[in-house]
Amino acid sequence: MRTLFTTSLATILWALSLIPAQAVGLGNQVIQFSEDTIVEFEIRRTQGANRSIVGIMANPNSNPTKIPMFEEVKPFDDFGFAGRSDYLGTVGGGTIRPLEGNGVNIVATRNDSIIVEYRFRANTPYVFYMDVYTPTENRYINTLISTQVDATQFQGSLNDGNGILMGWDDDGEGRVGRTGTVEVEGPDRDFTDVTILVGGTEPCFSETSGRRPSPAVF
Ligand SMILES: [Ca+2]
Ligand SMILES: [Ca+2]
Ligand SMILES: [Ca+2]
Repeated sequence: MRTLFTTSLATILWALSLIPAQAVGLGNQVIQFSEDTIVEFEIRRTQGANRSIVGIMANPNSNPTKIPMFEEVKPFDDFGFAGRSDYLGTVGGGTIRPLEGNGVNIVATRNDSIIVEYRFRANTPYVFYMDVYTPTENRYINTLISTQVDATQFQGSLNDGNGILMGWDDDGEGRVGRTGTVEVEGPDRDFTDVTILVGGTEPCFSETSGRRPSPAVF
């Protein structure tokens, strides 16, 4: 098995751009790799009033298993900013933390960014998911799945040097007004409530097999 040690996701993405790969993409469908494949996920900020958890879901149709990667430990950095059009959660502000375990490893933690990696097993179906909680009661509302086009938007490619931006809309937000009242808004489809940069794909293979397999195709 071979893995990439990441000092910079941009470096990895640049290296990937040198691989004469088939088109590698992510989208609103179930994904499945033909080889064990390590993928990296970087989060920098969130922009939603709800509290969210984002992760990978294995076997979504037969035996759904949640593998959380990132959690907002609070809905955003501060409550009730006056005049804000959206609510910001950051790593440095104490909102976002990684959830290690179940195959998720932390690659890097900086004051403005967290990178984790996950090894996708060959021939296993996966989707991504977001659990949504209210900001005030911390009550579970809903689970959204990346096959829902209203929930998740994917932009970019894994082999153009820039990675894929996976953006989530949390389907409506309970904002806390200045007086402490909750102002519920419907879904705005901003796809920025949680955004994660996806990159660093590296199929796992035997170093002694003498050949490198084709890059995985989503
Ligand atoms: Ca938002
Ligand atoms: Ca939030
Ligand atoms: Ca939204």
